[in-house]
Amino acid sequence: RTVALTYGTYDLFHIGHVRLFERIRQRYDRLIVAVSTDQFNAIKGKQSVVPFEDRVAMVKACRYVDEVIAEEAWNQKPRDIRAFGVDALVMGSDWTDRFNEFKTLCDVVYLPRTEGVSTTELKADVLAR
Ligand code: C2G
Repeated sequence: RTVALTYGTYDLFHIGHVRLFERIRQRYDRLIVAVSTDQFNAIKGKQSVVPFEDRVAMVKACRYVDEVIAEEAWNQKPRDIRAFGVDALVMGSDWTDRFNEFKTLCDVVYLPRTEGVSTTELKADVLAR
């Protein structure tokens, strides 16, 4: 059984996130998702609309997700990869090449993003109504 791990904020959980999880589960037996805490979002320079607990609950409710952990720091990835026996770190293509340093620990895979949807676009659409 192969294990994949991915990281993100998942604010205003949308179809782009769901499609990514779906694509990952088409390739791997098990998907662990690390959700950025509100504190880590501040470090990332992101202010999420939906609080951490709710972002976790929505990701957990997704059929493609097997386990959810917290993402609290940039440097936790190697620890997570080892702790969960991860075979592949998988991210959407906006992160292409950004995590290649972890190729010494596991496969690093970048999958195409879902075009036409993003948290930023959703916010703009709501404001424009
Ligand atoms: N994504 C996607 N298609 C979209 C939007 C997002 O495939 N239309 C993917 C992104 O590529 C990412 C994941 O969904 O892999 C989560 O996106 P964000 O919530 O924006 O996460 P981000 O802020 O990029 O955090 O340590 C890594 C960071 O925590 C990643």
